[in-house]
Order: sequence, then C-alpha cells, then structure tokens
Amino acid sequence: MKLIKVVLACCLMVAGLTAMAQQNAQKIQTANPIIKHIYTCDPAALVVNDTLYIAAGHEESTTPYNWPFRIKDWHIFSTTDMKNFTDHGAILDDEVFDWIDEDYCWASHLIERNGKYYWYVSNFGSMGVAVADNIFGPYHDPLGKPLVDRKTPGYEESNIDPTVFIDDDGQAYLYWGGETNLKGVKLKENMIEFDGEPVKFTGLKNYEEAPWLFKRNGIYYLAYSTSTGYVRGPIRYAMATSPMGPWKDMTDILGVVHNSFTNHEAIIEYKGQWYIIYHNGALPGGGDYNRSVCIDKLFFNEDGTIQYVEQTTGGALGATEYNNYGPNVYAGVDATCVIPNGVTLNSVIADDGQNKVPVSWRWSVVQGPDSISVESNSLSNHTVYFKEPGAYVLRLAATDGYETNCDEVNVMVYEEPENKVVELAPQRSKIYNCDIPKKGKYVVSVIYDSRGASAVEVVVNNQSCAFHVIRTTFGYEPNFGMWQAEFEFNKGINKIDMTYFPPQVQKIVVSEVEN
Ligand code: FUB
Repeated sequence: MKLIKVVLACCLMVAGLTAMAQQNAQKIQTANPIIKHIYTCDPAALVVNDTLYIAAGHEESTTPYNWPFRIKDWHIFSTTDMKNFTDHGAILDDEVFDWIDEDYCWASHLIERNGKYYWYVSNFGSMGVAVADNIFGPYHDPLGKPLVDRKTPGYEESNIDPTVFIDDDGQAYLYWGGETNLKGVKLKENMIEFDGEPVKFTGLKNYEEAPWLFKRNGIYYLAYSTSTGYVRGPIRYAMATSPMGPWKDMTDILGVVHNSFTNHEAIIEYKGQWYIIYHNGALPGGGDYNRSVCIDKLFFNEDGTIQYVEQTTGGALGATEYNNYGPNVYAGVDATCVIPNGVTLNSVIADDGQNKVPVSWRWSVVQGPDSISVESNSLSNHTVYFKEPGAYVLRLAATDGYETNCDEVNVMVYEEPENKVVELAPQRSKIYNCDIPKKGKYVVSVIYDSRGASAVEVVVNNQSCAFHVIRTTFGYEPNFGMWQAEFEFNKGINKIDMTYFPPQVQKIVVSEVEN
C-alpha cells in the first residue's frame, strides 16, 4: 500500500511539474531569430508525435562579448507549424548534475528513445546525461557522475558538444568533441553507457565543434562548425555510408553568422521540409555570449548533396508568408583603426526579399572630423577608410525601396604616434628593457589586430594596465586598433613586461610626449 502511495505521489508530482511547464509556456510568433525574449544557443532538435521540439541553452551573460559562456539551464521550445513557437521554460537545470563543479555549461543534446528522454550536456570538458519519462521532465542524473570525465586518462581533451544519433536498426551512437577531438562511440540500449571504445575521426576539414548526425535516403551526414584562424563558425558537412565513417569532406553550407564567433547547428526534417537550426548574435544586446536561435529552410540536390543555405530574417516562415519589412541593418561592433589602414566592420544587412527590389545602402558620417571612403561590395563586412584621426560615429542606412532602416557604429581612429623612442615587436614571455634617453612623460601605444577578442595585460615598470580587445570582424585581412596610456619614465632602463599577451598584439611603440 505504502509503495502504491509513493508511486501515486510520484506520478502526481510528474503530472504537476509537466502542467507547470505547460502553464509557464510563452507563445511566440516570430521570424529570425525565432526566440526574442531570452538569449538562446546551441539548438538540438527532435520531432515527437507531429511536434518539433528545440532544446537550447539559455544564455545569461551580462555583456555580449565576455568569456565564459553563461549557460546554467536549457529551455525547450515547441512548434507544430514552424510559425508559432512555445517556450516551455527552463526544463533542465545544471543543478541536476552533482558532479558539475564549474559555474557554466556548454552545448547539450536531447533525444527520445522508447518513450524516455535523454539529455546530454557538456560542462568544461566533461559530459553527462539526464533522463526523464516525459520530455518536460523531471530529469534526473542516473549515473551521478559524468558519462565522459575529463579527469579520466585518455579523455582530457575538449569533451564538449554531445550529439546522439539512433540508426534505423535501433543502434545509438554518441559523438562529441572540440578542435581535433571529434569522437564517436556506440551506446548501449540504456543510452547511458558506451558499447565499445570511442573512435577518433580525422579528415574533417576545419572541424571545430558542434557535430550533428542525420540520415537521409540511406546516406549518413555529419554537419559541424568550422574554424580557420580568425574565421569561425561556418557550418560544413561530410557524407558517409556508415554512421562511423569514413567521412567524405563536402563543403560549407552556412556562412559566418551575424555577431557571434561560434555557430552550432541541428538539421532535421519536419512535415516534409528540411531545416537548419543554428544561432547568431543578432538580438539587441546579443553577441558572442548572448546568442539567439534561428531557423532557415535547407534543400538537397538530386544526388543527395546539400545546397548552400542563405541566412534570412524571414526564417522558416518563408518569404511569402509575412509582410514586407525593411532590411535588418547592423552597422557593426564599435571599432578602432590606425591610419592608413581601413577598418572592416562586421556590418550586416539582411532583407526578407519581399519587396523584390535589390537592397541598396549608404554610409555617412554622423559625427567626426572628416569624410570617409567605403569599400562595400556586399551585404556584410564593409571596409571604411579615414584621412583624419578622431572619434567618428558612422551611420549605415539600407533600403529595400520601400522601407529604410539605419544603425550606427563608433570608430576611434588613431595615427601611429610621432616622436617614437622605442618600437617593439612583441614576443611571448618577454620583458623588454627600454632604454629611455631622458626622464619625462611617454606614451605607450599597443597596436593590435582586432579580429580576435582577448584580454591584454601590459606591465610598465611594475604597473599593470589591462585592457580588452573587442573583436570587430571575422575577415582574413587584419584590422588594427590601438590602446594608449601615458607614463612617467626615468632616464635609462624602463621595463615593459609582455609575459602574457595574445597573438593579436602586433606592435608596441613608446613615444615621447612633447612639452
Ligand atoms: O555554447 C557553448 C559553446 O559554443 C558550444 O559548446 C559550442 O558548440 C559553441 O556553440
């Protein structure tokens, strides 16, 4: 009797929690990014009984560009028409996992098998799995420890971004890994134990993270996020005739996304149409660490290869199912520039194509000492050149012939300092002895390439000056910025300590301040 009461109480609790998840649900009707009331990232998608579910990380960074990722829970969103999405709230919290000892998590993957739900998560190089009888939980950690523990010899490297694929014969496979560590392994039927040893995959061009497996017409597809130096995030794919490869490298299928150096995709068929679900940093306040889930349609060629996907603001709604909106205009992240170099802003113009007129755009100076010249041959990444140093506010206006939208960006333009006394080409772990001819005021200028974001620390005569390089673009061409500060130097040897500096720092110049 006692047992029956406990079982009954548990059932009521589950039903209660499920009802609560439904009650807390928020209705959203939307184009890209599809979720606008919170920041979301790393989508995983699954279809259960005619409903498409997206499990996504809930990002809570207080600034858009600061490491680390701040994901403490994951939400589930659902739709039955790809137009209306429901937010069912934070269904999985990282507190479910006792072993999680770091504050913030990484990507997750949710999958259903025989009516049970398995939610794989990653946290600073270890991965675990939570299980529930209902998609909306409650989830518990059946292992009480990581499924892949970074402290286990042989598993120390980048255990992130789990993804699970179940083949038609019922065999489940787990894939995961960042950088050069993509691995795959069979899972036992219980979905929480390896069946055999993992295999490391190689030969996947520019592989960085975010593997996603699917099967179509007997062909296995492995999509993933790439990285080539400063350019990160294009989604590429490979094909195979078996879920464990060997993988044939194919091509990129989605380009760099707006305002986020990462991307993470799910590819799924729903009601006869294929979709790619990914993230960008396009919401106001969004960025590398405040990302937003987007959806676009994906198409295959006759031979099974995937067509390149253009990112749209119309998203899965499609261009014919909603009214014309003016172009989305994003002028770029505030940037710095050192004359005579130009600055390539990560500006983006995206239009829904509804007005059927090619989009046109114009840059202008809202504030600043002089006019500018601009190279802007495409809808994104425009390069601006300056003749005069100073603080500029630039406006980008774009029109679809019917509606015009604008956005502004600040650019601080410098000239390389005159009166140079010392010029240093930084080397790692180096303390420079700068021989200063006479006691006085000097400016230390650090010239950096702003294609990467980083914290930089320069220690001048034991005085630490830290500053943050904000990434302004993903292009191949360098973008120079400059940081400056004034110091009193004594005659003779003064020390500039660059023991730690990121590769972005190009040059350090010490120049005399004229009296
Ligand atoms: O969200 C944290 C990390 O960013 C994920 O694990 C990667 O896939 C990238 O999207």
